[in-house]
Amino acid sequence: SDPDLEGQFESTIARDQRIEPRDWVPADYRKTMIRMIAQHAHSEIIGMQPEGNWITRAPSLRRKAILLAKVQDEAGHGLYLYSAAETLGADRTELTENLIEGKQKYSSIFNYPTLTFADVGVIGWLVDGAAICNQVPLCRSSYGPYARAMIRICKEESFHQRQGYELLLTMMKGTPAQRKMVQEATDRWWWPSLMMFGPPDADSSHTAQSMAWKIKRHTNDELRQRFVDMSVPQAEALGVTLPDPELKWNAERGHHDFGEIDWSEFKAVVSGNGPCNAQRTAHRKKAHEQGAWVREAAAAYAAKRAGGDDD
Ligand code: FAQ
Repeated sequence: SDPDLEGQFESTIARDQRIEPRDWVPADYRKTMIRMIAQHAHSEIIGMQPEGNWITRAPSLRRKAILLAKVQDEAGHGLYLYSAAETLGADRTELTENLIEGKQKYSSIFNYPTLTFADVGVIGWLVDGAAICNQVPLCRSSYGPYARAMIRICKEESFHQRQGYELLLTMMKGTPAQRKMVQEATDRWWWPSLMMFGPPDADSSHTAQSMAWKIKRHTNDELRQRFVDMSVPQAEALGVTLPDPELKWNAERGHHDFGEIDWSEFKAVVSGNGPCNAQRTAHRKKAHEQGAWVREAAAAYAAKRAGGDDD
């Protein structure tokens, strides 16, 4: 390794400037960034499935149009992030293969089923809410293309969060059956949403190094606490109960205390044994195979253009 290049890298980080695609980076920085961006891209793409499940059954044209737009945004985020990974030398085809062969992770949250239309609202409120909480600080991440991608993605996530909350407010003004549906969806999604922030700091293998490289700006537990504090007044305004008897304000800490997360469930879901892991991956694999003709046609067209044909 070249001490000059390493010095330049370290001083860019120390001055809070961005690392750009042509800059020299340590091999582990590249590896970490590719892992994190790829996992994030895969999450967006797999994350289209739970809500996509409801597009054909949305209760009104308005709800269908909103949901279509949201799921389409997620595809956009995924493609945007795969492009960011390419700036680090990753190959997009390989990344997709890693996903469908189960070699690369995606967020645990997308391995839970969406049982009622209230789940669409709760995903917007809690899952997008957690995503924003985690991703706003990533707009200051040290890797330029990722940090810039996060700015646009966060703006769209805020719209997603609001559409979910608005959907829930509407349902809460409806019938007792609708209110019950919202409460049940909240009960099912609350704990998995807390797991989105990753393992506790003490068990997080990457946090220390990623904080030192300013890839991450806060630890998993810090962001999880921020999300809990943010969600409590939102649940009150909505009129639902968060399913945690230990959840209460701690004036001394200036934060809410909350109950222990079931980390054995988290481990099971992350290692492929969640309620929908097999289904999600199989669906993505099938879509990839069925899209082969599109990739072939696009490649044939590009080759023809490169050959100088003018049609
Ligand atoms: N699920 O050492 P750490 C969305 C893995 S939002 C699965 O703490 P790190 C929007 C981790 O990769 C969701 N795996 O790791 C949307 C590592 O694995 P490895 C996506 C998890 O990276 C909403 C190991 O455990 N957001 O898609 C999870 O420092 C609605 C050790 O963990 C992002 O990806 C988990 N929950 O911190 C779309 C944000 N947590 O490879 C559609 C960017 C951890 O060493 C609908 N990523 N692991 O075996 C991050 O901020 C970080 O990567 C963390 C994890 C915080 C997720």
